[in-house]
Formats: sequence, structure tokens, C-alpha cells
Amino acid sequence: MQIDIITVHPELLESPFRHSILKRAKDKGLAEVRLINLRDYAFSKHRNTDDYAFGGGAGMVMMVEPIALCIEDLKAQRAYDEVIYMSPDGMMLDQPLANRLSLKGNLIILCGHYKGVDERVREHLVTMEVSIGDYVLSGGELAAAVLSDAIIRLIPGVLNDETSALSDSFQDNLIAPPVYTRPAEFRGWKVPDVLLSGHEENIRQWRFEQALQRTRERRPGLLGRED
Ligand code: 6GU
Repeated sequence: MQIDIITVHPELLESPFRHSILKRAKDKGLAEVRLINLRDYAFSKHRNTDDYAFGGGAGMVMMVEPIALCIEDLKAQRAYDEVIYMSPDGMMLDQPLANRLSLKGNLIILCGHYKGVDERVREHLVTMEVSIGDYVLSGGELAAAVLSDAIIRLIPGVLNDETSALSDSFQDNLIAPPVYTRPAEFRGWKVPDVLLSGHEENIRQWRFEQALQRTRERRPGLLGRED
């Protein structure tokens, strides 16, 4: 999978992809993230990527031309499954959406800034709009990093233990059960006996009950949801 992220702030996105699981995905050749600087496609006199809003009002609007030239240049090099615009009014990111996107080949992610993008970008160039939650960020970059992480870790072979993404919170509409490691007792705080018992079936059953109980307490809306 290749994810090309179009941004006016590539420096905001460099670090997340150089570390940990995302770096491993790249080193294994399973996922490549390229940061595309939108300014490289700004050919107006002052190389601007934004301008005043027609009709007035506060805030600059990202211009259609640099974005169109950038997306067309990328599309001339390879085919893309989706052109995703990161926006607080997009479709809410959840685990089923991450699962679906992890099955795609190549993606473009466009990061918005300022007051948004010229509506013609959304009408003619973008195929999908994604939000990471009901709050406003100052730009789409951090949201793009979140979306890319959620997608890339699901690609088979990226995680060491193939089953570990399947046992994540949300994969079965349950949140994950508690986990412990050594020591078995710290300041009198004990690990539940069942986990030390070596009895696999009892452990499996305990984990399931804990997951169910936690989901009821914390996220009852997940129970019974059809994805
Ligand atoms: Cl995708 N972008 C911005 N700017 N704010 C957000 C968001 C995206 N998702 C939630 N808030």
C-alpha cells in the first residue's frame, strides 16, 4: 500500500512515520507513506496555496488550482483507490472504516488548513471525507497521521503476531480486557489468580467476561452494533 499525504506542513508529519510500527511497515515493504508538499504545485506569482474567501469573511481558503495540479500529477504516476479529504465534517473514523481502508491499494490523503478548501476540490477531486472526532484541530495533518496509523497497522504482516490486530479493542465491538505483566504482586497490588493459573480455557473465559463487563460500563453503545 502507498499512502500519499498532501500537506502544506510536511514537517508536522515526518516523525510519526519514522518510528515504531509505521517504520517497520516501511522497512518490510508493506506500506510506504510519502509526504507531498502542496507548495511545490503553487505556480502563482507568490506561490500561495490559499486566498481570501469570495463573499468575504475571516480566514483563508485553500485554492483549487495547486490541489488539482498535485492530485493530477500523482494520478499520472499510479492509480489510487480513494482521494480522502481530512475534515471535521467528514465520515467519522472508527474501526470498521479503518478495516475497509486497510484493504485498499493506494490512497491520497489531503490535509486541509485554515478555513477549509475551495468547495470545487470536494466536488470534483475528493472521493471521501474523513473526520477523527467531534472536535476541531488546527489542520488535517495530525488527523492524517491518526488515520494512516489505524490503517497501516492492520495490513497483514505489519504486526509481529498476526492475530494481535484481531484481538484489539473494537474488532469484535468489545473493548480489550485488562492485561498484566511481572511482578505478580507489587505493593500488595495483585494480578488476578486466574491469569497465573496456566488454565487456558479459564483464562479465555475470564478475558471475555472482563471485555464484556468493561464494554457495558464504558461503551454500551458498542454492544449489538452491526458493522
Ligand atoms: Cl480530519 N481535521 C480537522 N481540522 N479537525 C478535525 C478533524 C480533521 N477530525 C476531527 N477534527
